[in-house]
Amino acid sequence: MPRQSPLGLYDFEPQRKTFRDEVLQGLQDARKELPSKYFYDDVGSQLFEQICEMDEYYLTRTELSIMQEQMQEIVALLGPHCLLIEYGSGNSTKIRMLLDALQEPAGYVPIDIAKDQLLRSVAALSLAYPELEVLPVCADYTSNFKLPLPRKPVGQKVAYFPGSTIGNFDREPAKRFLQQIARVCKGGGLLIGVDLKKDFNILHRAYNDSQGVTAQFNKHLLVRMNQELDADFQLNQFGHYAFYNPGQSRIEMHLVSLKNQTVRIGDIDISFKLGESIWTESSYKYTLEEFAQLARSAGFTVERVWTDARQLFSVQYLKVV
Ligand code: AVJ
Repeated sequence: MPRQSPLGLYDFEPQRKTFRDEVLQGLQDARKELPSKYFYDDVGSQLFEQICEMDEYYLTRTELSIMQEQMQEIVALLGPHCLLIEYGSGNSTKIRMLLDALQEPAGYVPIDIAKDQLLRSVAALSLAYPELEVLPVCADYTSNFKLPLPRKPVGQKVAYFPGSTIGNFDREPAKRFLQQIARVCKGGGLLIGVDLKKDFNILHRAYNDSQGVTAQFNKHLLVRMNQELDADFQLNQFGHYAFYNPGQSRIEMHLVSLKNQTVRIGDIDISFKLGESIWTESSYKYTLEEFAQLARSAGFTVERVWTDARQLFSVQYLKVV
């Protein structure tokens, strides 16, 4: 049962206990790894927003311009009175473009793991769209939470999953997650942002920005462990390392130990060899054909694909079969 709070939040308390458990599990493995969802606490979400504004990070800018250019067609596909369900709503800026254009949406369900940011953006959104019924859900959106329904009748349920966050998932989990969306949005569809394969130099720059914001974002996981789990990571003894792995079609982001060292997390010791890494994120890149295949395997058909002139990024509308 979710906990109901005054602002109408459906709180599934996604971060209760699990950060500590997942950290200890991830760092005691032979291959050290941390789930990338833990980047997004308040500070981490702000760092991510900073990344989105950088020149090298072409993704956000390109996605927004595709959306802007194709909005008429998008609105026609989503139809009147749709229930918009956003997976990982963040600061909800992209959704405003949709809300401004859609015909009387039945409601908006933002789902996010970062509760404070979620509540802040819901408060702002409710002011800007007083007619809109907003039903915020605080949850790990890959978990099986119950979808709240608005009072108004719903045309079709449409999931919105922008930013190429689908790139964070390995193939099998990506398929399972898309299947879950297909179940939630029966009869409806999914509007999704998917980053495309391209010259690896462009990818490399996007994940190794000259101002070091991505490095700071990556190291924020160390800061969180220090603050929340009584750990003693020295931030200057780990390096940000992000590269494109062409065989696996993904950017891999790591934190690499710059010396042999032992770190304490609470009362547990974790030792690192010089050059040993913590794998903190994968960001898969697709060709249009590869993504269509994934979508089909999860119970969707690709109804429409829009890209920018340089084919850097795609926005796609998938229909539940
Ligand atoms: C929000 C997951 C899409 O993978 O590009 C940005 C996160 N990581 N820079 C991405 C991220 C490093 C981003 N996603």
